[in-house]
Amino acid sequence: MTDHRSRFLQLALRAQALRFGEFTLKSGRVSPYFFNAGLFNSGVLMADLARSYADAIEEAGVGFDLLFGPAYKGIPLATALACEYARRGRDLPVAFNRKEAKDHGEGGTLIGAPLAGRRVLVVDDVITAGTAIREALQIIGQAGGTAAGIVIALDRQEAVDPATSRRSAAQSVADLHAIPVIAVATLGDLLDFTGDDSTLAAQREALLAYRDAYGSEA
Ligand code: OMP
Repeated sequence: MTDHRSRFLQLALRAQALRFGEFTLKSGRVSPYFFNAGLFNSGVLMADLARSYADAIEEAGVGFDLLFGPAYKGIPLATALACEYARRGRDLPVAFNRKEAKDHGEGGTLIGAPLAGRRVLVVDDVITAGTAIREALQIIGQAGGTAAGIVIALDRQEAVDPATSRRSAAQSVADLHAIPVIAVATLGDLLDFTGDDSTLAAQREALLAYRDAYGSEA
């Protein structure tokens, strides 16, 4: 596992953004782990997280010229990532949406730099079934932008319908839109990570059983 992946997983455990237990997901599945990006809730945690995203993007080598953070969790992520890029010497435009359209003041649902004509990198927290990401791609298309890729902290590597196909939601989105989906870490990385730590052996067993039931082939 590359350095930034294990650094990210250690950070997520320290921030308790990554927890083991029993959690019901948006999909209704009961998962033995949950990633809550809202718990990167201090300046230092957010800056460390942004560094992990930037390292993963650099490793993937994707070309883009605007960061887009879908409401709500993507908003601070895209903003912190823009600050990290500024620290690395690149000033990137950043934009995000609001969930409710505003009918006064500046109006509309998009805030920040204009998306039209730009290659947009979507910055979000997690992909499970891909619903949140599909909505973000639609918003970008409607605003005249071109999706250049998606970066997330965690790819849960789950099949949408394991009975018919073991393709992951992230793979389906990547293929459909012909763009890369870059994850700082995946369920596979988390399994490697827990395999290296004997105190996490029970959690690893539960993760393996969950992957057997819902995991993608990747
Ligand atoms: P999809 O829209 O199904 O891809 O699920 C992504 C969303 O699920 C995230 O934006 C979260 O709202 C939520 N989620 C997490 O935040 N962390 C998890 O570990 C799992 C989920 C989830 O419900 O699947």
